[in-house]
Amino acid sequence: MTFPKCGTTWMQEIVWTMLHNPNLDNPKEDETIFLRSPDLSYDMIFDSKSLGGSPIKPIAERFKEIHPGKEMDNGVMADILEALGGPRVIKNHFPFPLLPRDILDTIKVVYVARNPKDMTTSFWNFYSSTNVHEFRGDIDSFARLIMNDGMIYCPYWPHVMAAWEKRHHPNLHFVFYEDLISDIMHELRKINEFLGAGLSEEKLEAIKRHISFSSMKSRAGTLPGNPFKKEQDKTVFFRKGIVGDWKNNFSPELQEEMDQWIKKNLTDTDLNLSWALAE
Ligand code: PPS
Repeated sequence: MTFPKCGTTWMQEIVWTMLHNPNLDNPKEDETIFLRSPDLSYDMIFDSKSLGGSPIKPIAERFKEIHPGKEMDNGVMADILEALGGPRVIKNHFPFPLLPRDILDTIKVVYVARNPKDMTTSFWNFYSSTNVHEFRGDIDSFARLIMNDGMIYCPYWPHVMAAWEKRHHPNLHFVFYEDLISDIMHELRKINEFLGAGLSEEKLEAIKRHISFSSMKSRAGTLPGNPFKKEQDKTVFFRKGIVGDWKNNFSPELQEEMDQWIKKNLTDTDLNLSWALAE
């Protein structure tokens, strides 16, 4: 569970690998992540008309396998998730208030949060460079849409805070993208424990290499039917994978505006994001 561009795909690969590919020998490992870990929120954003009347190819094909002849107009993801072998690894951008209230009684949730400035940078780049979204404005106008709750999946703060408030629940694991970057082994150990995967240190080391940015990026290049590629050689899901790229993209005015937005929204909360502000 994440707000978009906060490390969803990375965490999907980590969790799927721990649960379904601990020896790195599962022949499905090169199958698109869209099928190994389907997106619960997919049907909401992918109106089939914007994709030429059909969901993306691998998803449409899987749906046809499960339900030959059935129309896709009412969405496809619930059926695809239903047919998935367990333990199911489900991607989801919906916040807790839009999900069943008792969800943590029955499933484990990993929530990934990220510096909202890097999220905005990543989101803007993504929306500006895909066939599907084709955002045409500059980063300032995109950031203002986020800050004014005008972008999909907004409002941002209630999304993060709903998870942050539940962070002590035994079925919720809350992690920052920045912590994954700064000490991935430490975070992999915690996720291993949270999932009850019982993997040895040696296996975690191998998984660490498998889920590195360069490794995931090189495998993504071979995935079939990726609708997000504008150009064949551009894999927009794996752009830079670093902390602090906002500094290369934000004007001083936008930095100040976002810092104020962060401070204002965290007043009277116990979430401290002082590390996310400009020095
Ligand atoms: S989405 O579309 O919401 O599911 O996107 P999401 O996967 O959440 O976020 C994409 C950003 O995550 C980066 N990424 C990684 N960083 C480090 N290591 C690994 N393995 C990794 N995989 C994906 C990806 O590059 C996007 O961030 P930016 O800043 O754009 O590079």
